[in-house]
Amino acid sequence: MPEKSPPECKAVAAAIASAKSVLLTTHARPDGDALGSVLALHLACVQAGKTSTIFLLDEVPRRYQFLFRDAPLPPLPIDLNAAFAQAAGGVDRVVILDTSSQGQLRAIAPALAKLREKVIVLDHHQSGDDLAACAWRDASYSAAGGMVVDLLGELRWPITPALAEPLMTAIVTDTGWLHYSNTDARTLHCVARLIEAGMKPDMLYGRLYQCDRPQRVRLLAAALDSLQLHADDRLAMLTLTLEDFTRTGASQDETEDFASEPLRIGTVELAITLIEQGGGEIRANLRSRGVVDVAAMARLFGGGGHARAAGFRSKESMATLKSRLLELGQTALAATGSL
Ligand SMILES: [Mn+2]
Repeated sequence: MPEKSPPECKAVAAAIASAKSVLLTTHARPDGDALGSVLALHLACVQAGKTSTIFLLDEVPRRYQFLFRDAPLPPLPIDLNAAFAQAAGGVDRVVILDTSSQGQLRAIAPALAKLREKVIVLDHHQSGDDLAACAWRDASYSAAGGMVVDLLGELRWPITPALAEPLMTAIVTDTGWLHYSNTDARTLHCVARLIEAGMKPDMLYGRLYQCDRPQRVRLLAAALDSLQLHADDRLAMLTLTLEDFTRTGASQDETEDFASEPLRIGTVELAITLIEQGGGEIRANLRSRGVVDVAAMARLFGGGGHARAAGFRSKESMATLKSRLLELGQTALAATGSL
């Protein structure tokens, strides 16, 4: 069981408890933690008799659509900022989960800037911006979902089976199904509580990781085929072009977890995955075994994340990005002394 809640958790709990209506949102290109946390808090607020609305900045990736079978989302509005401003105007509180980074909320930034007093932030990332008068930020949590579990405890709201599934999704996707270095005793206590609440880990694993389309597996094959190794096999680079997507029929939202694949190679310390997005943009996903701080690397390009998993988007060409990241990566590895 969690120790005494920190004052920030109590403040967030009090703010949510006193609201009659809430609007919940999270970062662009939401992952399992973002979606699971938002959905669980939404269902909990509804159970508590509040009016709750989920507002997403991007579509739910295919892998997570099953979570929303009983909470269907409306189509994305064309003008996200206008729609968000209107929705936020009609509620007591806006809750942002799993980010406090302006860069990850760019589509609604103008509206958000006027709402500071209304906004509540709940986030487990190291870096972030000052978006809210009421914020609970704690990078010692492995997932925002773990913070939601403790928030529910503070609110004395029950974890029903309907909440356990999205909360487990949140925790397992941010911990690599409990194998990343952020998996700690508190994470496992959370998981134990979710299993007690009716969560079936084998069923969820099957739903999340054994329901791929053939197109995704073919795209993964293309990504692995692109593997290049540098710096005595300590730096790995994967690249996917738009042509790879066309040829395999896979979609952009099916690339999740590709970035960790090179870490299967025992010597790889730093893995860089570059994915062409269309519109002249490239998404870079950086993974580290631990010696290189990839969040620091991502910040050089306006991105962010965690020390071992970070990313950014860039308008630079594939060739330029590759050579810049290769040089930075080699320098970072050299600084660790074993190159
Ligand atoms: Mn997260």
